[in-house]
Amino acid sequence: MRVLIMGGDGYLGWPTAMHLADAGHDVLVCDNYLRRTLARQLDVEPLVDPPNLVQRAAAWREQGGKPIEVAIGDLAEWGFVEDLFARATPQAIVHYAEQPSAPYSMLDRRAAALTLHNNLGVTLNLIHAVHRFCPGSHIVKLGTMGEYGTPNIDIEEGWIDVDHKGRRDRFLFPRQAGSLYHTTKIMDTDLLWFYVRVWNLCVTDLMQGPVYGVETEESARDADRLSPHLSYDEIFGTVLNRFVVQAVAGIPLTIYGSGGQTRGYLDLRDTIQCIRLVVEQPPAPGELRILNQFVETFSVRDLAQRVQTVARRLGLAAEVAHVPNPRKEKEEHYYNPASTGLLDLGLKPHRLSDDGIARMIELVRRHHERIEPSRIVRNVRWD
Ligand code: USQ
Repeated sequence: MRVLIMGGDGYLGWPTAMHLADAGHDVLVCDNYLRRTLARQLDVEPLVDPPNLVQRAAAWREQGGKPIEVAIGDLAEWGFVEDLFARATPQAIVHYAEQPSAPYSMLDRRAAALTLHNNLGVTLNLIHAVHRFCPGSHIVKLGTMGEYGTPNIDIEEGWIDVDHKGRRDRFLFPRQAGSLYHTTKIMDTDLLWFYVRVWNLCVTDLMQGPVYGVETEESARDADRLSPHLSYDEIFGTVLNRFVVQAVAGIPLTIYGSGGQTRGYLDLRDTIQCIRLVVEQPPAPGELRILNQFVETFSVRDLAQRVQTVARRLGLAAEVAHVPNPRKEKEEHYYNPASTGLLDLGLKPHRLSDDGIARMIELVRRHHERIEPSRIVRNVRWD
């Protein structure tokens, strides 16, 4: 299949590109380096900063990988999108091209506006480009489990049947996000659902939880040049990756508040597996398929304890600190989301293992001189 990956330079975009190319697809990646630019502006560069997309595509080719085509440009600009789609006419489009950080979206008005305009603008351009240049192609959109929030009822996969005053209908599952970033993902879902109804689009919206890890089978062929970036700062780092870096740096693991915040987590290798399965098995035209993309749930306390146990075995102190929560979120709550759709499509999940945590610790140790402690706590407060 001809697959376009929007946001192909990112933590998930580049590993997805290699994985799909390895499965035999013709892959084109596109990015405007927004995350790199924002990280540089805020002085929160990742632990390992990989080469740019053109250099990575060349390194992948040197390793014998099927060529990955690169286009650099801003998908929020219609002129660029028009040219790209007219030329590429993709059969599947994987949409990662969004400002991905909840704390960034809560920094100030400017960051909020950038998040809102970029995320919704790119989604709208994508929808119009598909309608105009490749109707019938499959949009694979990265949403987030955070769209649902933490309701006091079981979370379904996207939809819920409601009985009301003797009548019954199916609706999008109620959503209540905990940051502006997460709210833009809800708005994306609404946009997609509207255009699925009016233009018969074929869409999969993936409600993904926080991802951890850096290694994939493909990146292992040349870890220095093919691995994705590993962020550990408060803005772009996800919690498990942060805890591993904190353990290596000898900084107490920062549990926000009581640490009962529970989310559905997955290994980077499972993200790329899910995307391949979804791309290869599209839904019918006129269908908005929503799948919950995570493997297992943990509280932040559980994660800190898992990292602490393994780190101590490796001779690190790995203290844990309960710090005041900079976010507005429930710290103790019910959490029971469904996640059978991806298993039905063939997902073979990797569970979080002590070995996996140990491998991450060893990798971070090799780069420990690059850890900048001032990046770990930035105190971006929701209030
Ligand atoms: N947390 C801590 N200590 C830290 C960092 C985070 O206790 O040092 C807590 C947060 O308060 C939160 C949980 O850990 O309760 C997860 O935080 P996170 O930073 O790993 O994830 P989040 O901000 O929710 O966002 C990440 C990705 C985002 C994706 C989302 C999936 O950055 O792109 O959409 O995970 S989900 O969380 O399911 O919405």
